[in-house]
Amino acid sequence: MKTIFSGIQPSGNLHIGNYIGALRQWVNLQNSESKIQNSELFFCIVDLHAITVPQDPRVLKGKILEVTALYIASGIDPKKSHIFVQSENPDHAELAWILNTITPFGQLERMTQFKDKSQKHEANVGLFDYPVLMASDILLYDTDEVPVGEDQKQHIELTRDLAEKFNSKFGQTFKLPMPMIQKDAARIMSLQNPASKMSKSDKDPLATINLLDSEEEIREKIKKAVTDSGSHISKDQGSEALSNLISIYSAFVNKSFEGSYDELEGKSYSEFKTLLADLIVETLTQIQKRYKEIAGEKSILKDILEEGREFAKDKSSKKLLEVKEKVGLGM
Ligand code: AQP
Repeated sequence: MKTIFSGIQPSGNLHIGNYIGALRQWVNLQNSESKIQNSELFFCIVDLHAITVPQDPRVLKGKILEVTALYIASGIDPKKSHIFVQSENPDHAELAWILNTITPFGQLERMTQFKDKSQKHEANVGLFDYPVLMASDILLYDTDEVPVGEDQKQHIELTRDLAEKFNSKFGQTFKLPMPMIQKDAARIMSLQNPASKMSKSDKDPLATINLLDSEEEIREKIKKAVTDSGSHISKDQGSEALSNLISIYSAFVNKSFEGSYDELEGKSYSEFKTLLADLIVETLTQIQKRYKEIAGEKSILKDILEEGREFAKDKSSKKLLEVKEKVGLGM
């Protein structure tokens, strides 16, 4: 039995970075893994992670169902994958507390996401502890593989370290998960600043393309995306900004980065941008069509989340009991 676990924070508008780095991979995995017997896929909406930076409570609640609908609209099939909300299963927070007690302070201080986010927001203990909660999400389910964008690699490494440490201290308990990061387009950058990751919290609306953006917005954002002083695509030039756009192209056209570069060589930037915008519009229009069908069906979405929670809780509570026994907790 192979277990796959991943999640997205309902901390804003899902963007094409989330789609390329995570969602699209999950759907491909789901559709290939379901042909292989006995694999279990968990796709969580990690709301406890989301509150490590300030959230408006009413917006957050709405985003949880929006993200659920976007999972389904992107191709996650609740009959093949278990979708649930992190805070609906208290085992995640409880295991995180136990793992905190074996986590070296210095290791958390080295996490680049914490360093970045604590510059943008007032640092709180939850933000510092974010990777331990993520380790607990993953380890509760005996996860084999975690499909994520490249920005999460360091957190999976910490997860493996904590699993090894717990196992050597208390006896074999946790599986060591592997990060699953695609070779190309693993980190999509801002359309306005190729040095920073495309991110939900970016204040510049031109920096991200959101999954629910209109066709007009998508075309406008691609048109205004920064490139460089050149005018035609050439392998000799290759700025970071242009490489980022070609990465996005390669993901949407489902080709390697190199293959896409070869195909696009010689095209003018404006010709390329039109092609890229067409591709993104085509994919997002399909997702948005399915989203419109499901987003209003709140009771169906809640039933899907409840089924997912029950399934997840059944598995996680056994693991948590085993952990508590080993650590010597309880009566
Ligand atoms: N730019 C990206 N390129 C590739 N993959 C990405 N992911 C996120 N951004 C990119 C992947 O999406 C999954 C969920 O990530 P998240 O919920 O942590 O979302 P986020 O957009 O990464 O959040 P931010 O923007 O960093 O934080 P906030 O919400 O504070 O703005 C992960 O698998 C991630 O790798």
